[in-house]
Order: sequence, then C-alpha cells, then structure tokens
Amino acid sequence: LINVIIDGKSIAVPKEATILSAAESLGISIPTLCHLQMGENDYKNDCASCRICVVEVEGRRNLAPSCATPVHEGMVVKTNTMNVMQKRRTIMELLLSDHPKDCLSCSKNGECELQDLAVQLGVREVRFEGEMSTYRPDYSPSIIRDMDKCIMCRRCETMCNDVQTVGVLSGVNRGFDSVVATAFEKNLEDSVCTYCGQCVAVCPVGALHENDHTWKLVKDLADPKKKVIVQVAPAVRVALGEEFGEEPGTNVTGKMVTGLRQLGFDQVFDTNWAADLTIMEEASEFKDRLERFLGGDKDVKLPLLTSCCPAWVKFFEHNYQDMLDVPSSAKSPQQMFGAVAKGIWAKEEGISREDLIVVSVMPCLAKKYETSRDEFKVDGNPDVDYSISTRELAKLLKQANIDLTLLETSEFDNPLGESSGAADIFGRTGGVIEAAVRTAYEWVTGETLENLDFKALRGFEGFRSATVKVGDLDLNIGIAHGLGEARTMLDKIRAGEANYHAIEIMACKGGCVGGGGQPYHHGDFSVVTRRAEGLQNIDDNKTMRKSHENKFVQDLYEKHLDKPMSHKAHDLLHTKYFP
Ligand code: HC1
Ligand code: SF4
Repeated sequence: LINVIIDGKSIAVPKEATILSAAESLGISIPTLCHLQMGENDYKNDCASCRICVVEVEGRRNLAPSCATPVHEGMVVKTNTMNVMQKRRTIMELLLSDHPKDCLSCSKNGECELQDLAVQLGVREVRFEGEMSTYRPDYSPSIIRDMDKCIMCRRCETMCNDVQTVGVLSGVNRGFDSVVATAFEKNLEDSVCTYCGQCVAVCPVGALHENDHTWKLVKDLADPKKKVIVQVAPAVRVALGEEFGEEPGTNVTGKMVTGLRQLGFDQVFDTNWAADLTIMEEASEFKDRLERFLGGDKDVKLPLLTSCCPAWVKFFEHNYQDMLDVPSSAKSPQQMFGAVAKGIWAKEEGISREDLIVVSVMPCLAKKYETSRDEFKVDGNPDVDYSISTRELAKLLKQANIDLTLLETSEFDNPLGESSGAADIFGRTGGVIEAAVRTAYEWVTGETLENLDFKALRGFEGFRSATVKVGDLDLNIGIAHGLGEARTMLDKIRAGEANYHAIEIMACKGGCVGGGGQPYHHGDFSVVTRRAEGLQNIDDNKTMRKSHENKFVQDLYEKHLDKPMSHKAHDLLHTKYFP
C-alpha cells in the first residue's frame, strides 16, 4: 500500500491508485468530465483530455490531472486551493470558447455534464473568443451526431472500440481540428454502426443524441383521423420512474399505463404480450433444431442464437455474413407486435392500415432503426411507425404536465396487453433464454416445470454459461451481453470451439435495462442491475410465469395462425437477415 495525504487527510491506497481514486476513497470529490469508469474492467475512459480534474501536488511545479496521475509514497495533494479553482475555471472557459451556446434548445439541456460543471465552477463569462469548430450534422434513423458540441472527452470512442468492438468512432486530426469522427467522415448510416446507443449513453454533452420523435408523436395524437396505439418494452417500466425521482428498479407499470392514456393513446398495449409470442416461435424453432440434431441431421444449425436485439442483428449482419442462418429467424417482440397489430388486430377492429399508427416505447435507440427496415413494411407502410425512448416518454409526460408519481395505476388493454413473468425478464440479460427454457422444457419433456427459476442463467458476467437439465438432456446455454462479448462468442462458434445448444446475445451491458434510450446512469452500473432486479421482482410476483400459458397468445394461434412455426406464423412472425 502507498501512503498519501489529500487535503490534510491520510490514507493508504493500492499502488495502482490514481490521485482521483485515492481522493474518492476519502470521500473527496474532484470534478471530472472526460473520466468515466464502470466496474473494475467493464469500461474505463482515462484519456485525461479535459484536464478539469487538476490538483496541486507538493514538490511539483505544474498542476497534475488527478485521473491520470499515479500516487507515490508520501505524496501530498491539495484539491481545492485558489490556484486549482482558478485553473479549473480557465480550463472550463477554454472548453466553452469552442462550444455552441444554444443550451436552451439543446437535447441535453438540464442533463448536460458540461453545463452542470460550469455551474459548479461558477463560470460567469467566457473571456476567450475566436474561431468555432463547425461540422456537418449527421442524421441517422436512431442517432444524431452534432460534432460542434463535441468536447473531445473520447468516452464514445472508448465505448465503441473497447466495449462494443464495433470501431466506428475514432479521434482524428490534431489541435483545434481534432474531433471524433467516422472513417472518411461517412454518415453513421453508411457505416457499420449498430445503433446500440451506448456512445449516446456516455456522451456528457449534446454531441450524440437520439433522433427524437416526440413532436411527431404529439402531431399524430392530435390528429382525429388517426388511431394511435402504443406498446411498451419490458425494461421501460423499471426505469421510467427515475425521471420522476423514483429509485432505479421501481415498477411503475400501472402509473405509466395511466400516463400513456392521459397523453391520448387510443389503446395502451404491452410489448410483453409479443415477447410471449416470440417465445412460442423461438422455443418451437429451438425444439425443432434440437430434435433434428439429436436425430443425426448434420446440417442443422446449433447453437440457436436469439434475435430480438436489433443492434446485435445489425452487428452480425455486418461481421458474420457466413453465419446468417444461425440466429433464430423469429422477429423481435417489437416487430411481432407491429405485424399482429396491423396485420390482424386492425382488420378485426375495422381500422385501415393507413389510419393506424403503432408507436413503441423502448429502452433502446436501435429499435428506431429496426422500425425503418424494409422487410418490416407492407407496401411501404411500416408495421411499427416509430419508436420513442424511455427518456423521450419522460420528456413528453413532463411537457404534458403529468407527474407520473401522482397517477393512479391502471391495466393494459387487451388482447395485446396480457403477459407472463417470462416476458418481463426479457429486459434483463439472460431473461430471453430463461423464458425460452421454461417453455422448451415443458414442450420437450411433456412434463410440468415446477421450479421456474433457472438461477444458473442469472447474473451480470459479460459472458456466462450454464448446463440446464431438460429431461435426459443436458443443454449447454450461453449468455453474452455487450457486443465485445458477443464477438468473442461468435468467433468461437465460427472456429467450431463452442459447444452450445442456445445462446442469448444482447448488445448492451445488462441487457435492455442498460439500453441507450434509458435515463442516463452517469457511469453507475448499479442503476442497471437494480432495474434488472426490478424486472425479476415483477416475474417473481406474477401467477402466470410461462409464455405458452398466455391465453391471448393461445387465442391468436387458434383463430389465425394454427400453431407455432406454421406457414401462416412463418409469414407473419419470421424474418430474414441480409449481408
Ligand atoms: Fe428489449 Fe425486447 S427485451 S429487445 O431488450 O426482445 O429494447 O425491454 O422491447 O422487441 O420484449 C428492448 C426491452 C424489448 C423486443 C422485448
Ligand atoms: Fe458505436 Fe454503438 Fe455508438 Fe454505433 S451506436 S457508434 S456501434 S457505440
């Protein structure tokens, strides 16, 4: 251990510690901007580019950036002298001198770390005037890049390269011209970006933000000719409350349903209903592949890979074009919902496809892109018209003067609103495969599953595996979350080194609860794990916990689709992947 003194307090810290981490151990908070760390090894941005965290070190002429300066024996540090505070303010002024001042209309207004820090440092004027960086804004279906606002903290670059291993964003040029860019300054839409939105989740300013559809939604809700219905993803209900002061993981389902009705939606439905439907298709596809495999069919593709995460789908379409027949062909719950709502429900209700607007509320930004894919359209009309994020819904409720916490609870509409606990856990890592196993178990063995809690499949390790006994079979199940972990797994499958029957992959750490459209967690991953626990509580407290017991899903097969994997089900509920 190394002994240091910070602001007159002594502490012994490990030799790898920095001044910043040593100060944190003492409860001394040094302001930072570029620095961000999640978990021990999950994510660490330590490029020390912003210099806001400078401190005085005895015996050293210049101030030291505390995030990048290792401690040494006997070090004496001062974090709050007049000199330090003045220098931090000057650094902030320099940052602001090349930053647009349109805070009032910025997407990050009120949630911007630069804004908060300017307040904290007491900046009242910017003494330096000069040239400003100007870049062409880049609009994609999910994400907008507004690089005039980039402060070169490089958090997005670290996320995209080190965690997601997608490698779309990278710092280019030097000095005043330096910026985070795509290769050859291409638009995101022309790159291999997966729209996972994790770069947005860590951007401290408004340089990266979602393609916001709230105003489009307000217009549709106000149009008397349009019937507007909504579906809400599992992970939204345990995170939306955070925007209204609730703890992460608080289940606000009933209040959210009331809030959506007050906003003017004609029907409030649940993506969870479609998650149960997804399990019907995915579990049958799995059973089918497994039986063929056990029967000696050498061509059958195993492991089956889950396919409900659109960022993951885009990732394998770009990077694993030789393996496009491995993932399940089942559409995601969002898209199954849209296909059933427009293809079956609207007809029964006598609503024309053109007059029906299907909106989704998702924890994810890639879901926006998913709605725009051509294969999810009929004659150019999309099955899901557009998707808004959890953050966008919170903004809309606030704009409409609706305080979520004060609302009474109410229930989803039926028939597309009922769901099992298996559907709730879709929103956390490991949940989709656990839901599938609950159903596959009963279908393969013909027995009732008594203990539904496959605890071996739970947890937060980036890649984990477990063997699950299904009758006489030992099923090897893998779970990966985060695209870097997915890449490692896929490389093993490609090399024939992985012996799995099924694998769940989600692009974001923690699964959808950690999606790029959720309330900002500011690097605190416990926010994500608490949301996951919230979903588990919902599942634990439901009486119906298996997807195939959902009566409204059973009705759909009886009246319209015959059985899972039938021709009709295939036409409506399955998709193809494209290189
Ligand atoms: Fe998800 Fe899914 S779980 S992908 O994470 O399969 O976004 O919550 O809606 O479609 O159900 C997201 C969440 C979500 C789909 C479902
Ligand atoms: Fe990279 Fe994901 Fe951001 Fe695209 S959305 S640039 S893949 S981190």
